[in-house]
Amino acid sequence: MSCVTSPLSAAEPADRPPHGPVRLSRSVGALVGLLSVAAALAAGHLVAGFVGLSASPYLAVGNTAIDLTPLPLKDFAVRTFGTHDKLVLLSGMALVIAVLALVAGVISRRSPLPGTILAVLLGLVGVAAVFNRPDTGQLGVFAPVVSLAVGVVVFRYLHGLAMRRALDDQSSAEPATGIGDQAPSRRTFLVSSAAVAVGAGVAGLGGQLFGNRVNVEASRNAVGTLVAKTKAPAIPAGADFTKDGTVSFITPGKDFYRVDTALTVPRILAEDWSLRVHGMVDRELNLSYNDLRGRDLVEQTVTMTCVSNEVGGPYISTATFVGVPLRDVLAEAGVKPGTEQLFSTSVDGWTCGSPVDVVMDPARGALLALGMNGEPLPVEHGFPVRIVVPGLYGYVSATKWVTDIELTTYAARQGYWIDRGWGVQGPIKTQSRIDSPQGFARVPAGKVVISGVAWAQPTGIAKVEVRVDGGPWQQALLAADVSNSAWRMWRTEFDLKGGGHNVECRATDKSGYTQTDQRVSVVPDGATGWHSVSFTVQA
Ligand SMILES: Nc1nc2c(c(=O)[nH]1)N[C@H]1C(S)=C(S)[C@@H](COP(=O)(O)O)O[C@H]1N2
Ligand SMILES: [Mo]
Repeated sequence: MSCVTSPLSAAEPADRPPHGPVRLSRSVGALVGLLSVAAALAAGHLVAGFVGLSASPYLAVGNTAIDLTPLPLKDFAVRTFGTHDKLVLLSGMALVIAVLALVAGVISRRSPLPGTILAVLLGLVGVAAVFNRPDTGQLGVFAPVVSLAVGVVVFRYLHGLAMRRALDDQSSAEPATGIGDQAPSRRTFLVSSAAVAVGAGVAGLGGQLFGNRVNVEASRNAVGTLVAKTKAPAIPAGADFTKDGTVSFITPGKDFYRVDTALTVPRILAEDWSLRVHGMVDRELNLSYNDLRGRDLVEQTVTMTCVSNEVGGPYISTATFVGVPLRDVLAEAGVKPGTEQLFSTSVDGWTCGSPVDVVMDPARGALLALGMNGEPLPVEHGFPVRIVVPGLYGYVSATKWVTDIELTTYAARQGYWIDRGWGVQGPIKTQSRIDSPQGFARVPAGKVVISGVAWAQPTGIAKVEVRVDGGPWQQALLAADVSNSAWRMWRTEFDLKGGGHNVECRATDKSGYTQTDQRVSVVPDGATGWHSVSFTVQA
């Protein structure tokens, strides 16, 4: 047979022994695995840049992980990492994927099959995640499919090059072959690897840039000033005790706490936004942004609170919101008898349910809010439109980027956090917090000022008491009363000797209820107990 005599086939026996069958070194295998996965993720991110970033397999897997995380773990993450929890999640995912990629590469040293299988499996995880996201369009599934294909193709391509290179190396160990370091296959492998690395970087970055091209800031700016017909009372100068260490009455935008499940903030233009009001109503409504802003706007100063706020915690902030009374919109739709729940959905699929009687209560003044502290809503706080209901924790009321309101019963629909073990009703509990002195502070001897905030939306605060080292309660001076739906600042003074001290506070609301000393954690419907702070007075 002719092939037997060809020089190529004559060399064939040398491909195998003396070192056994050809296989990649561990590091080359690992590199092939790592580069292929990087290429796959970057390709997916690039396509997602065009069809909507939430379709990026990496982000979709992250978002799915957030939705599937068991409650105790989520609690732990928020407690430990605070608002950095998402960065920690994304970094953790990168680490896990990198390890999987390394393993896939290393177990594919002889044959590309194990790595190919792993690439397909990882790709399918991405497809499943994107497929199950509520916030990806119909084209969204292209991103993970392209990602899967790129992952497999790049893996097989680089693996093939690396095998040829390994083959050359092995034969170059034989004295007669004369193939040195400059073997074309070695150079091809290195150049291809570098090209894949650079390509992945460019594709990933491109997807990110292109995905963020939606100019939501331009849309925000175009909104201009939102002028309220019914203004909130001006905030009097004596509404806080910032000189004595309390936070400011109105929370500056950059300090306003942020809690949501969104890995990337939804970017919706006001001109593209619409709200559907449907379910147990006489007339279904479809409202555009201009429909809302053309109405008589109302201002309300409201202290928002997160149910995850531990005693003494930071997840509470105050703003003056401007918007359309939710009650008016619902009256227009005509809420049918028997309706219990206002079930609202965000563009990213997050949902929550608020009691209809609370939302309809004219004394509460629930809002479809368009603006906050004199500006259109910041993107991370729900631009173009969010719901604000005084007196309810955010998880049962404060839907950001809201696009759908369904009037329904509690039996019919369950909001995002209700499925995850939180209470169906989420009225804000009467609470107070010591802002100064801070824990473990060292303060000068003499008169020590103790100050803080108290809240009981929508009832209002009547009294705050403070005691030191378990002594008698002393009534604190309350700052100006701005609104029952907002917090109230307080301050008092104690003459204290040098050494360690402990201070506690408790609030009484305008219904006469004094907050309990019983310590419970945030699950299922908000923490209770007195805040206490230990500090040292210098001798
Ligand atoms: N779309 C969306 N809206 C949401 C959430 C969310 O995860 N997604 N979180 C809610 C919770 S738990 C709270 S406490 C408030 C926080 O609002 P803020 O981030 O503007 O302070 O938003 C609510 N609205
Ligand atoms: Mo929350």
